[in-house]
Amino acid sequence: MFPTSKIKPPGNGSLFLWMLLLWIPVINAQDSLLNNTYNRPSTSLNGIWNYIVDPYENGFYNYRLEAFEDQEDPGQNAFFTNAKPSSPSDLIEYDFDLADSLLVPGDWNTQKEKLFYYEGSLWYKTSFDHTPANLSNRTFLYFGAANYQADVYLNGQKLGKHIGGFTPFNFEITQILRPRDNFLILKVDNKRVKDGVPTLNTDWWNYGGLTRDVKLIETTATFIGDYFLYLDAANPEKINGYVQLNGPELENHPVRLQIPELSVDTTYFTNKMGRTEVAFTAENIAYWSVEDPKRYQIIFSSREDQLTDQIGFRSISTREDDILLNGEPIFLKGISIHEESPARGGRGNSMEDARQLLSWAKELGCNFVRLAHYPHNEHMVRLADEMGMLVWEENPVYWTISWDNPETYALAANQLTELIARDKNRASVIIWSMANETPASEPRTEFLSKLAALARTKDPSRLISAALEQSAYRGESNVRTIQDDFAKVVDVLSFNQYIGWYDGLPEKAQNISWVIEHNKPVLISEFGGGAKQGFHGDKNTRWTEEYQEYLYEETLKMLSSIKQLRGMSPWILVDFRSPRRMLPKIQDGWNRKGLISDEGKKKKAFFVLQQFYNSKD
Ligand code: GCB
Repeated sequence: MFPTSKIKPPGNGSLFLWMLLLWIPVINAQDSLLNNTYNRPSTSLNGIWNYIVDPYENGFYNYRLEAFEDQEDPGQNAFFTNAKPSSPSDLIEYDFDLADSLLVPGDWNTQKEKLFYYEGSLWYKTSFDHTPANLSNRTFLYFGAANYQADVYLNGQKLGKHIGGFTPFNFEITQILRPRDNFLILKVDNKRVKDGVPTLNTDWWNYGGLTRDVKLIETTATFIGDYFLYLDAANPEKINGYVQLNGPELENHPVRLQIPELSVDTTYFTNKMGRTEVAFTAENIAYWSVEDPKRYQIIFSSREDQLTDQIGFRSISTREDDILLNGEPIFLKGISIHEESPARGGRGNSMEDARQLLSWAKELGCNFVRLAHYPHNEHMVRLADEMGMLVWEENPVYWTISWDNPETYALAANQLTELIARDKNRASVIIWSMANETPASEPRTEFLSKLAALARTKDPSRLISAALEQSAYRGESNVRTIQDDFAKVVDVLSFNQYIGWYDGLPEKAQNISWVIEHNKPVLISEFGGGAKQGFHGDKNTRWTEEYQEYLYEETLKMLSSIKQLRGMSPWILVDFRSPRRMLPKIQDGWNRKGLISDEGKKKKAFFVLQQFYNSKD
């Protein structure tokens, strides 16, 4: 299914070992063998790394375009060997240690002017010493994300390859690690690919590189690899889930689960796969909510390992047109957000970035954010959990994906699986979104339906949606509807609409009515228009703050007539970079639909939405 990479046979000629090592598959979501890296002992590898730009992939292929890593002897010019001349007559045409450097984590585009538009391969290198705290411990190398494809080598050996720019992955390095002078080398390639997820065409900046934290994680030999705890949909006093061990001592292994505040203290015994189902009842659970985002301290202990987490319990469901949080109807007062750093520009990745974005959303009166159009960093959902902000998370299936290609499906399924693996214990996350604005067709609906079924198997505790498109109702252009077979699959019927921007002027909204023939809650996942902060004029003059303000006023009136309306996430909180947006003096490479400028200044429409949300309680 996936391309694979090969590793050179070891010198000792052990055929069996070599056969085992021969196929290093692309890293698939391993159903998170190493969940909750937040609370595990770790050593950060963040910092200054050397890099080499390699548009021709000269460090990866020989001059016959054969991958060095596939050769019996890769030779010194394979960058992952980090070769150094052993005499002045040696010919080696690269040197990481003399090369320029980049900060990790961070996209390369906004760190170096010459890399601003770069799309291609770039090699990273760092060195580190590491002695595990205990001889029997295992060590993993963890990457929060690398956009888009990463080939990873430690001490000259290939660890594997990961595809997908927004989800975490890891490799066990216990056998390769040495106490001193480890060299870690990666090729990260952000070339857009037609059959990729996302595909060639998007409306955001294709930031390349190691955009999230890199760390070493140490575990005991057998450790608590993964777990899931969630409130039973039918019984609000019951918590379900599982614990999965990783390591040699899988069978009949005691795993103790403690939630001191709920007086829960139960020991489970794993099956031979190292897994145990968890189910228990607890009285007086304080449910996680927007007003009181209660999280409980959870302690898992196995023979050697102990792992803690902070988990909230809540239910989310729908009943006819309503969305119910803990059984009570809720209106989702939302805003869409791209993952860009308000402070620095470029890809956001820190807790400070998350705090600024979510604080603005709070100030706007939101109880809900749509994290568009790909999985954001883990700080966002951890902080949303703490702040009581509901979250929509999205798989980067955007616009024109190759619906017929099974490998493309596998890439989409893998990213969705990795996202669910990372965030399934976050109470704030209530919706998994399968896709954005995908053109309805049979293969597309089949593709998305398979993804939805996958999400439902992995996680019975959340709602499924996708940002769909609207169309004219029975040919009447002033009457709008949703005609899309995928609407039957989703729990929440979400769609984007741009009446007043791509579709007439703001006043057009006055003449539009809606016929929605689904008995489901409706969420307007996008509406909006562009405005350059500080540019003022007539309300029908494009790009003025007055135009955007008027568009919000008219749109909010129009949407309020939709009987099933239960939420919205207008487009968008902050202006964001996009190479599709090049109008000089106005856009200059930025999508200007933000309610806040890239310099952090609020536009007039911010206050229109704020007033609407504040009046909604
Ligand atoms: C959309 C897309 C979003 C774009 C936005 C726009 O419908 O979903 O990714 O950025 O429109 O600004 O045109």
